[in-house]
Amino acid sequence: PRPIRLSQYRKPAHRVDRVDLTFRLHPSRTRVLARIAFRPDPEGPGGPLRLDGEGLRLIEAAIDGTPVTPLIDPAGLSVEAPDRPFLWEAEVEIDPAANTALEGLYMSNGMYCTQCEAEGFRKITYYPDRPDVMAPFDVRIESDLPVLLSNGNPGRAGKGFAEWSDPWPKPAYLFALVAGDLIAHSDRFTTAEGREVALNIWVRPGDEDRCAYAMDALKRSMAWDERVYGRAYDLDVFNIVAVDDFNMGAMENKGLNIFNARYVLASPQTATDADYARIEAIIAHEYFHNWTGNRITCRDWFQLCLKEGLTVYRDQQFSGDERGHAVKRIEDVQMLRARQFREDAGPLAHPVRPESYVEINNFYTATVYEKGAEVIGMLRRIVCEDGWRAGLDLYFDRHDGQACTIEDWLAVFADATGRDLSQFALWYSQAGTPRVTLSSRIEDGTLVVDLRQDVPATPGQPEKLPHAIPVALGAVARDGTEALATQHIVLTRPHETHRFAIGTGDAVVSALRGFSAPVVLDQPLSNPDRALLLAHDTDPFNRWESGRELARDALLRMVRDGAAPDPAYLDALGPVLADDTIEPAFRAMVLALPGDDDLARSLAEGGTVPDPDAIDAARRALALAVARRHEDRLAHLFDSLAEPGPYSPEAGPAGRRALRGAALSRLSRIDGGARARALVESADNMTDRLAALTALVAIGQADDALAAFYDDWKSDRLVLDKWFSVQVAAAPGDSGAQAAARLTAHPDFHWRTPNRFRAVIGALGANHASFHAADGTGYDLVADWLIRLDPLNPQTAARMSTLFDSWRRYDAGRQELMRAALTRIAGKTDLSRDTSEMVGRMLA
Ligand code: HT7
Ligand code: ZN
Repeated sequence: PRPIRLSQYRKPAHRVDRVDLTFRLHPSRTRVLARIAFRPDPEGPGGPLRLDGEGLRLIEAAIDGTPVTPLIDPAGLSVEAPDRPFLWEAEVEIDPAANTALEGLYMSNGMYCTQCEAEGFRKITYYPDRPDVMAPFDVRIESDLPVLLSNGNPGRAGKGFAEWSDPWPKPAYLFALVAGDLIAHSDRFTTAEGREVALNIWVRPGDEDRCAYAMDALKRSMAWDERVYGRAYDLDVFNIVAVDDFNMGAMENKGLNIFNARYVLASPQTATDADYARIEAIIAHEYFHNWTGNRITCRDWFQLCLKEGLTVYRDQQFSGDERGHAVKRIEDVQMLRARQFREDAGPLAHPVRPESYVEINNFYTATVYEKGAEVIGMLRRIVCEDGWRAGLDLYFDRHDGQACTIEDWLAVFADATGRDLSQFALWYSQAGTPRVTLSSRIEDGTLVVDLRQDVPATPGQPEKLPHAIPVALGAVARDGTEALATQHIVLTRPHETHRFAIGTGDAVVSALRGFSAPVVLDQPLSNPDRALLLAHDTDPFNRWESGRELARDALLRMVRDGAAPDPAYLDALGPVLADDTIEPAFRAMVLALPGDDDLARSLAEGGTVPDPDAIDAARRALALAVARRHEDRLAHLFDSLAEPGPYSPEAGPAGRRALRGAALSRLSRIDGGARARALVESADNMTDRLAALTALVAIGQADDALAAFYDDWKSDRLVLDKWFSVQVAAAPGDSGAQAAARLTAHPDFHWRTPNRFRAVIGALGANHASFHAADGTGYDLVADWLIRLDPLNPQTAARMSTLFDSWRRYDAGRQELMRAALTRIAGKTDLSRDTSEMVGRMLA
């Protein structure tokens, strides 16, 4: 298939004034009756009526009551239409039960459910399925199922039917319908404007006692968006539905958010602290889309970051406000580096606003989402607080009800502040992670900082222009006091020198405070300098970063030169572990070591071919050395941090559990798993139980605990996913590959359910040493399963194929094995457009 290009955008020929849909639900023969009021767009290209449609059986169609016979092709239909407003009527038949791709209308455990973003509505009826066509929708659902839901406000309902009306014009990708035997967890919210909103979380019977946290998160999100952005909710009902079969996390359909059940359901016994935090973030994210995405949407899919980058930014701010900004920022940067920096460094690199795609589902990436959010954060730093507020107010005023572009977004900030943002706009069009090289010296009480930026070549973009990079920097004196409070500069040229008066003789520059830009910072700091920053930096992000750099340096020397664990790193950890004034969650993060994939990328960038076994061995040896060196302190933490009262998912207790769990994972390496074995049995919550189980799997001592866990949870699909996942993700050395092979033969491996597939195959990809097992068993297993999944669920198969994106980093043997696996996938007959685009880009 030919790529679709941003440069080829044309306005639609026809606009839609109103949509009226009737669904007669049937598992294999659902009828969809559409009555759509069209109007030619005088600025459009003209021509016949062109509607998208895939896999539809057209029963009949009429224009203004006169039957028509359109020209049907695999992508839709064309028909001559009058050059004035007209009514299109069509009846189609679709087969939800046969829809395994989980796009369009499909079935999950007897429930009807839709997923229309990005281009799923065309599998429901013929329609101009593009985000710049917006219309109000009326929907009637006919079915004997007890709960019938769609977007907007409820209308008439009776035996076997329900009607819904959504007054807010929306693109078809925000359409949703749910029908099933569901039960609601209900509540209410009164908006700042005085609107009474009924809130419902709809779940399978039996799950209703696991909705309280999601509901609480929803109400906090609604209040936050009013308080921080002045955005109130705009319908009388807000419905959320939990679904077991779902390709991604959740979907922001207007007034009817649909969620992967794992991001809604939580109880202390079944969900970990990380699950709770994720639920809170995703509930907020989807809710915030009501303004950034739904009321103001994207003109075309190239503008995806307009809604996703901004909404991720907003959910990150919300979580930071709720749980503490320092730890949240570290978590977000860890994720950015693990996923987006990796993407940017490989064959799948693309700009935050891509310029072409074959399958848009392949561009819901870390670059669009996470780097897109970083770009928003930089914009805020550059235009400062007043400019940010003024620009956003103008955005909501000027563009409410419109389908917009990145140019529209930047124009509001340029207009509100009078700034020229043309250089800043390069963040949207240039791929690749810039490298900022910093050197500094002190001359007569002046700190002189030299900065240089390089943007690496990426596929299709050999040459780059310099970016506008906000750099926050300060300095710490040798005695640990702050020598220079945070200064904000914006780097715009390839080389710049900045001077700052400081009172002291010698100081260490603390650069890129708060991770002020998504760049790689190259700053030659000695390990004593890093230890100084770890101990004294006033910027929590750089404090953590210094500890991480110490650990990384120690690990890289262990891998490259066979060095012993660095005593300087072990010494530097001591004061942090001992300082009870430092937040436990932060101390847990300091204790964590860089991931294997991160180390592999560092080695490759430094010209060393990464050896997955050596990396794994080094990480284990360093963890063991930490345990030996700090046994007393870790044991004290483990004993003293046990939570006395009942479980609470709040940040304080969650942080204490995180530090206790980190201590446990180290101690298990020297106590033979005794503490973990005791905890796995005594724990009253899933966080502690899973931390203990993970520690046991990591030392190969988990057989009994795994058997007991399975017995306890075999009938709980979400907890069983954890049981599958931990055995693969935490397996020592390369044993995760055999664990995954064994588990794929387990009777509970329901591989058609994306969550279960990800629990095993995704977990194998996350276990670096196991995925890269030297004999290729990890690669082969993943390739076999992707080939099997692709015909049923191309979106999930394509997404997971990215596990192979780093293949060029490794030794010749592994390269050959990975390339062979990719080639085998590529050679599969009838490979989906999704997977074939991804594999093609990786092999190019
Ligand atoms: N806007 C949504 C992105 C999405 C999606 C969600 C579920 C299934 C398939 C999907 N395709 C695209 C989710 C979000 O970013 O909020
Ligand atoms: Zn989103």
